[in-house]
Amino acid sequence: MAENRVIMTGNEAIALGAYEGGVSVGTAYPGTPSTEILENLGRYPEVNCNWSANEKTALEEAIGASMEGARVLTAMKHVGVNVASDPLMTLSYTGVGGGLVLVSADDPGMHSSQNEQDNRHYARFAKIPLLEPSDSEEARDYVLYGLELSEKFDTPVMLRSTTRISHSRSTVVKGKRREHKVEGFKKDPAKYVMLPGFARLRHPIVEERFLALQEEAEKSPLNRIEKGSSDLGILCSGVAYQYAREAIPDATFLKLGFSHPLPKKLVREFSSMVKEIIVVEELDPFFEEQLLAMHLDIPVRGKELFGLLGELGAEIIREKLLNIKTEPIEIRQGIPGRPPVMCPGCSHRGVFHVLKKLKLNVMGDIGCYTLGALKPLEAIDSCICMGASVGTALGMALANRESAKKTVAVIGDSTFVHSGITPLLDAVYNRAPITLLILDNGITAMTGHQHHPGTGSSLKGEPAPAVDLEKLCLALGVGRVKVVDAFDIKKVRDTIKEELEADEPSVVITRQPCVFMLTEFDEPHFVDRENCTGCKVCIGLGCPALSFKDDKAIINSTICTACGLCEQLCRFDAIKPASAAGKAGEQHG
Ligand SMILES: Cc1ncc(C[n+]2csc(CCOP(=O)(O)OP(=O)(O)O)c2C)c(N)n1
Repeated sequence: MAENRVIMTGNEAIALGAYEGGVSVGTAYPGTPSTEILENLGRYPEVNCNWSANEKTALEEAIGASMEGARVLTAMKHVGVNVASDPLMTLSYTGVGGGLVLVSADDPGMHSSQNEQDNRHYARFAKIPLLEPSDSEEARDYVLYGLELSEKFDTPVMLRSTTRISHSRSTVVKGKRREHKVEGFKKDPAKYVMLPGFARLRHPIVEERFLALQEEAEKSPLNRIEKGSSDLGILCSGVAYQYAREAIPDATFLKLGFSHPLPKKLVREFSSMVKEIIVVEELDPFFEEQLLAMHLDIPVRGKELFGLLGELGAEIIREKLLNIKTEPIEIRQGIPGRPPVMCPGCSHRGVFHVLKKLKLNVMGDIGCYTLGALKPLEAIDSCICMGASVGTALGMALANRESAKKTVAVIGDSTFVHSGITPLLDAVYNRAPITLLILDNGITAMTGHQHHPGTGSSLKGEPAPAVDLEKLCLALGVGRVKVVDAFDIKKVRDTIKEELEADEPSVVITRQPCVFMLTEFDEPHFVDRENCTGCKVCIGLGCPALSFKDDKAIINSTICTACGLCEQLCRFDAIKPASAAGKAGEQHG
């Protein structure tokens, strides 16, 4: 047994659970903290995995695979479930064929997200079971349990992870794969064709299933009372269990792993064993409100102590419950702040320099390029959700056609494929003169270089058809589509100015690969100190390779990728390739 014990992250363990559970199809759209689930699942040859264009298509593909009888896992970050929520709500009615587990990886604390919504509400909203592992071993086990539960109760199952579970490592004892036979699609219109007449008949089934699931949760081994002192009862799930156990080890615990539907009888039994219940949960009072609605005989508290924001931790629980303050460990002492910046050689940088100089309203989107909102570029005026750049620019034009002359929408290639195509179609339909910049760096860079339908490669690294973005835009009815070199500042500027004047929708594709896709670079650039006037125009690019010393710019040649942007901006001929300046090999910075 011992040789099968390995240390793995929660995400690796979720993938392992899917593999061991006989999953043969995996779908996902990348998004932190969920991305590594599909990346790991894709390493098993038995599992057919590929990136989907977005989370809605990922879930729909999972539904189809399940209808065919396969066991299937689909994974997404919390906001991805918003995108997938349309099929999810009706999937609850149809139920499944093969077991279907949807992993929602939430991000309390917003380590890398635009909000910290609590996706436990989705399980309640869709009336489906919710599983919340507290470590990697449980993550694997709960996937196996979820696949069985899904088939037993004819329901999709949501497994909710959070950043700390997905990205922390703990031990897992590896098991064997149990093959699951794919039986083939069995026609059943009353189950799968959700016309009102059939859907009306499915709704009571959902409600009955909910009650049956509640009974199942009552006796599930995933929910357990851990007896300790009767003075204090702590109810918790997920990573909050780890924090609470560490902070107050001698309390009595109700640890919920199968946390929705709430096992109310078990909660009552728990309440009879303790004098007070403290609900330890991150974000919303999901359990607390349900407990309060049960009118238990003992006090129930939670959010009045811990609040609604961000992550918890053992030290917070200790402080709020026991009044024991932990002195913060100053790990940051002496370490300079490192705000996120675009990488040296990033193909997005020059475009934002131009947008800033043109003083445009920039409807932004989500990707590495969102960093264009920060100093020193400060050239993005909105960021809502993936794809919103195009729709918001269109909305502005609908409110005031003239605004389109000073507004652009900016979107990355992966985000355009995810959810930029349909609003562009709306722009064409409305004859709105918006200007859309597609910053095509050939990859989903922000989440760590995942492929998408435009990159020419599959998740498993095999060649795949690549959508031609120019032809796609033309096919959508955009009359003006131009492609420019993202590093050619003058061309980018002139093209944007020209397209802003056009009285119809236009698309400018700025193209250069993400710098991390390159393995070779031209020789680094160098600042000729005699010519440099210290005007700092180059510094305004925010390139980490450029800094300022003794009133002059200097270039760190170890990280300069020779993109040439700073050379183009320098009006004093002070920046050039090192050899042109006779300084080959010289290091700076
Ligand atoms: C609905 C949703 N799904 C996933 C994400 C995570 N995410 C943020 S940006 C992004 C894609 C970025 O790729 P691209 O648009 O090509 O820009 P790049 O980072 O390459 O510049 C992803 C997957 C998210 N924020 N929202």
